[in-house]
Amino acid sequence: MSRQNIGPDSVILRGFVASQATALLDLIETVTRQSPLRQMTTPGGFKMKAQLSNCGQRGWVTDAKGYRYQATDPLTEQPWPPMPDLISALARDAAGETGFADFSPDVCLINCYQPGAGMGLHQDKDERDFNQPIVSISLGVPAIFLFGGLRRKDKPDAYLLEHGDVVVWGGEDRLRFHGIRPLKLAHHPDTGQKRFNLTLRQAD
Ligand code: MD3
Ligand code: FE
Repeated sequence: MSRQNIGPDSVILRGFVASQATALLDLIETVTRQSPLRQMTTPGGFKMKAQLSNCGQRGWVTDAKGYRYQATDPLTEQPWPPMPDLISALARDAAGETGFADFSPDVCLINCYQPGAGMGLHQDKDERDFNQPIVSISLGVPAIFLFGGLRRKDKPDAYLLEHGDVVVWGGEDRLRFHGIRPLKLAHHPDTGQKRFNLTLRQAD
């Protein structure tokens, strides 16, 4: 495991979940059998390129009415699958490593990127308490993460996120613009052409 500071309050923990990666992919499989990955539509009417699902007490959704967290999956009209203990424990440990004690995520967003899929620069502002950090886990094909500033026009820095990497963002970096470059065609033995990202948040 190696550590790279990418902002005053943000750290990449490279390989932090490398030894749990296959267990995490099995859990993603279990969750997405119950709440399938799907492309959602933004309030502006665009279809997101990444497919997504959630587990935990609530899930992040977007549709014509806006962005929000909600307790039921709009596709199944059932509660989201529970958050597996391994995922919440790893997120808590990663946050603890970075100086954020007592992080207890209630939401795990699962993003799935196919070749060519990316995520444009945006801020995460749908959570109640911006003092809580965000933890993300990357699995499968590598992607370039773009880390901008507090204004959309600030030029982003680019970091490669690979299978088993974890990033913790908090404090003064919490509202920085960020995105994912369109995924390059590549192959990973555990995921094929796909990249999965688990984003853990305390939304409530
Ligand atoms: C940086 N996901 O779901 S990691 C998202 O890899 C999202 O799927 C990307 O951005 C992905 O919203 C990036 C997660 C992430 C989340 C929140 C952040 C990075 C962040 C907040 C501030 C800075
Ligand atoms: Fe985001």
